[in-house]
Amino acid sequence: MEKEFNRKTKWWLLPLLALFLASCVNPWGTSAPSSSNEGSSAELGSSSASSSPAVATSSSIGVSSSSSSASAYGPSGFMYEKKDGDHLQVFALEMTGTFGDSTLFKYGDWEMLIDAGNPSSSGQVRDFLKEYVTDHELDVLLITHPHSDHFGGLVASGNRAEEGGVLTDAGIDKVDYIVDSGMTNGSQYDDCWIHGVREYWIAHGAQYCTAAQAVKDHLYDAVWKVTSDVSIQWLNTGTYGKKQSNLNNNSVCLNLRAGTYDFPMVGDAQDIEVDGIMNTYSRLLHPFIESGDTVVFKACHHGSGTADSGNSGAFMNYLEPSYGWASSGIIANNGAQEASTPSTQQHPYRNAVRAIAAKTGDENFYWNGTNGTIDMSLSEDFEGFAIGGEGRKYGYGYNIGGVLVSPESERNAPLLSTEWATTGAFIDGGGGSL
Ligand SMILES: [Ca+2]
Ligand SMILES: [Zn+2]
Ligand SMILES: [Zn+2]
Repeated sequence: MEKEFNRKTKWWLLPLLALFLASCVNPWGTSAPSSSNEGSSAELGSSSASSSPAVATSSSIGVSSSSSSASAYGPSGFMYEKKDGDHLQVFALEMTGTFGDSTLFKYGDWEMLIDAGNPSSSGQVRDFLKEYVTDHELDVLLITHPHSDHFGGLVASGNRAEEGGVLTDAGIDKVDYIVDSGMTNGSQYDDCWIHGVREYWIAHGAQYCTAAQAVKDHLYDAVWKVTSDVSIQWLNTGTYGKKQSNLNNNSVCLNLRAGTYDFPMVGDAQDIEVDGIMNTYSRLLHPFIESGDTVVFKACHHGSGTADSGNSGAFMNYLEPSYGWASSGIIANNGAQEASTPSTQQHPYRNAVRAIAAKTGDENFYWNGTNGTIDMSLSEDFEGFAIGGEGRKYGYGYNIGGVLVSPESERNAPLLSTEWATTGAFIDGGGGSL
């Protein structure tokens, strides 16, 4: 497969290289599709875009090596050169507001931010990026889909979207790759993201592609290699570029693999996309998870348990997760949520958590609502895994019988052993879509 691809690549390389030399134009500089093209499949095959990997030595990115990346968009070689002591860290950032999702993957000085939570979470996203992106270069920025609890946190009280938003606030001066769903969703999203933060960083050198472009011609091997041990595989759910009635089903889905650990990240995917993944990537024929791997799974759509949720028994049988977490803020009215006052907007849902925990065990499922930011880390040899929380620091807490539950008491507690789960706020999802 790899050989076959390389041969094909080299066949393409000759005329494209000639074209490049003749025009003396840096193709990366012109390859970022303009915002008016998102979602359009017509421009996916444009020669300027597909010529990019053939001459990617002109890219400023990382270590140039032989063709180890299969995707036509993205890096041609390894994105990063490992240094002694580098090990994978994954942070599910504490969220405020309803729903909310933001995850930072960090391997040495390589970082990927997936989503940025609600507008109310922008402060903690900024502080977090400032603390962890110490080389001031964010390697990959992914906005999974156009809902404000995923992109809203990009803009804080500081720099406006047109000035790079919270990334600028966090001291970041370079973004290497930007990926999104290619969707539009009204002025709020378009102004903040498409014509705001995204446009700013593209103008400052970021290479942009949609999910449809990331998987184009590479259904089973749309892989961006970070190092020989760490990689991103973009998963084609069949919905990219095709607006779904619920934009959750336009979420960009990927698997981050580190050693023998897999982190499938599917945004707010619901049943349509999850079915697409299971139908396309048979565990037997076209696996993105090798058998024997350890799967660490972020629950679909904040741990929704509605009838159209992706957190189904079938998906759990497919993934066989060993660890799991859900991302959402604790919803608060008048300062603090009373745990005995359930809200249908409060995720995760009990039935979804039960379905996932049936695989992981109750002791291996976490929630950033009670834990605060969840820290996950692999040892340098990718053999050891640790998970725990930092304790709630932002937003509201929650009460039991009018008494605030201390963040410290539940800092490292699995969700099902928290007071939240055992005192009444934890409800089952019904039919319909929330
Ligand atoms: Ca970096
Ligand atoms: Zn969401
Ligand atoms: Zn959503």
